[in-house]
Amino acid sequence: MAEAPGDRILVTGALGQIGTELVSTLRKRYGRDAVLATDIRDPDQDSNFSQGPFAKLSVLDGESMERIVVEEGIGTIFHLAAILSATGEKDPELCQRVNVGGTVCVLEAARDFGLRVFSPSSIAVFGPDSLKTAPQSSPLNPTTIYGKTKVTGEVLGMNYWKQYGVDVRGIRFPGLVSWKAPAGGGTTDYAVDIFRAALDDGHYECFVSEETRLPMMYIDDAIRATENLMDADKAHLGTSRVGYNIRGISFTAGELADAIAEKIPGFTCNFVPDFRQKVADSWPDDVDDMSAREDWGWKAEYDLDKMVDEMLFNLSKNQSS
Ligand code: NAD
Ligand code: AKB
Repeated sequence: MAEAPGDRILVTGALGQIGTELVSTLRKRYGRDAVLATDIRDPDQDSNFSQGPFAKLSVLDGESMERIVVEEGIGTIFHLAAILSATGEKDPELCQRVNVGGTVCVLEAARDFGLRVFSPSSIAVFGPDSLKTAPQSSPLNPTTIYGKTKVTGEVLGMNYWKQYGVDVRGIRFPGLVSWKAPAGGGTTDYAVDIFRAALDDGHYECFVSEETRLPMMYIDDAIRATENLMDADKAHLGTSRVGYNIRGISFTAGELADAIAEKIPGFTCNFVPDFRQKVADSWPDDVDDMSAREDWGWKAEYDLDKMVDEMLFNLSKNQSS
């Protein structure tokens, strides 16, 4: 393997739900200039992204990616650019092109320049034949196009590790709940949107049924898991290195609405399932994360109550400032 051109970090899809939080965490840890945020779109003028290095980059443009890697002295890529499940069901061709094509460009750059890669997977790799609590090792038969691209991403990552020694790591993130950036076209977005609606309107119309139970996680846990996995000793990572299950919280849409109503008296929610119900129904209720716990000591810190408190506190503070 070639020696990496430097030790700076490149984040693709940095303006999205995870990137918004990950870039500021990485900048706090390594310094503002050590982290180059990139995305296919421009950041808002008044966002945090205007205060650090940013480059416009499509993950499908492998030539520009490799030029940036060399010119900017990159050693690690956090590859977050993707099309999520709900958008993917509407535009399968785009989902396949960006998720598979973009991952190939990142892995090729990593192979050519000896880079480390974090490339997230998703609980969407599981399909309707999965157990309710999906084990780490189980058949991966997703029915959504997004889930299929995530399985392909894991297979590609494992191939580049085994064939070329590229240090690729990944986590099968559950649905993530956060307050800094809006969720980006996924099926689990209701668990984010409900909070803003509760504060703004006292009411939310939820696009999955009250009984829909999915694996979820508060963003702080997801960012900590990302850092922990990337910090882990290579020797401790087993066959799950490109797609570790990590458990956060498992709740139904109704339980989430009830937990919010306890904090915001008068809040109401009605449930009007749309096309995303079918996607949600194809995913497990929960995941088993024994491999992540054993290999790199994973443990979530947020339960439903703590997550609801954090979301309402931060969104209210944001609104009043
Ligand atoms: P997001 O949709 O919020 O952000 C994705 C970003 O990618 C956007 O800013 C978008 O502009 C950018 N993008 C789209 N096409 C691009 C292209 N061709 N080139 C460069 N950038 C492009 O997504 P997210 O929630 O931040 O997810 C990041 C990763 O984590 C994805 O791989 C996703 O599958 C995975 N993941 C997310 C969740 C979740 O709940 N957020 C759960 C499981 C897995
Ligand atoms: C989505 O709903 O598409 C994402 C995911 C679980 O991967 N949040």
